[in-house]
Amino acid sequence: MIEQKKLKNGFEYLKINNKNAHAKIALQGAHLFHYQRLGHAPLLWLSGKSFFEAGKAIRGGVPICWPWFGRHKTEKNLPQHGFARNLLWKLLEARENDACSTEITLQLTSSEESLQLWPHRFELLLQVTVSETLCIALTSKNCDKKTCEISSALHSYFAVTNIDNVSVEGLENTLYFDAVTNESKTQKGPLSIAEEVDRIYQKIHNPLILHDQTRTLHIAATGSSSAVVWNPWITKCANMNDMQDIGYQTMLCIETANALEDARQLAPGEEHTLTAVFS
Ligand code: TA6
Repeated sequence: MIEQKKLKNGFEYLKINNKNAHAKIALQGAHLFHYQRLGHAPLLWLSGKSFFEAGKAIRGGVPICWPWFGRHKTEKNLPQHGFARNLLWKLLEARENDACSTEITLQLTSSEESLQLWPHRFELLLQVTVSETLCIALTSKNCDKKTCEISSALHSYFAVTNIDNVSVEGLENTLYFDAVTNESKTQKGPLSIAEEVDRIYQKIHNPLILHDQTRTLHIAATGSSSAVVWNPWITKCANMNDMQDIGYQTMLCIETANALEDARQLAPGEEHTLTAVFS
């Protein structure tokens, strides 16, 4: 079943139920904020203090960072992580492949509003396939007459039992930029979290594996060779108005990205698809 729902303040989202899983996707930002396989815990973490308001990104789920990841290279007053997550997308297609799989396609195209922020005509498609696995595919198309550079991320917040219980496999011996210390380093062994972590890894192995007690989550990416791992830890979390003070204890962001050296140049008419499959 696919239902179009609206909160009292008019915030619109899709509610998807099939024999394998439930999901919710906000039209603002094409923001998947809930996915849960039947008989399993929710896959994605969602802040209980998240805004569900126009123009404010939901804290949790899978925000779409596009057409730049992090701060804009030159215009520091432009929104962090680009504008795609703050704009209203259009529902192009909602298809029940069968009783066990639902496919949603949403579209964002350049507009007077986006051209004020980024001088490129584009089409952006997000395809979410909800089944016993979750597949998210973000396709960028350069509809302009000049080449553009895109950095992006599927900024996935994963729910974990406790941050002390988790480790991430697949980053071993890869180079990363440590945004906490502003240094380039090499990952030694699996990653565990015991402080603020904000790292952009390059040339990662596929898939990444999140271990959380007896549970393992496989994150298989295509169209990406970089990944971001983030946990705000105690101080930064306490200073975030849309996150509970202890929120950092039950979440970890592992983001499938085209970030830093993995940014993509698109010639006129060219397309690029960034995909993550969670199983
Ligand atoms: O993905 C890591 C990061 O770039 C962190 O530096 C932190 O800013 C996080 O994204 C969340 O950013 P947001 O703009 O959603 O608060």
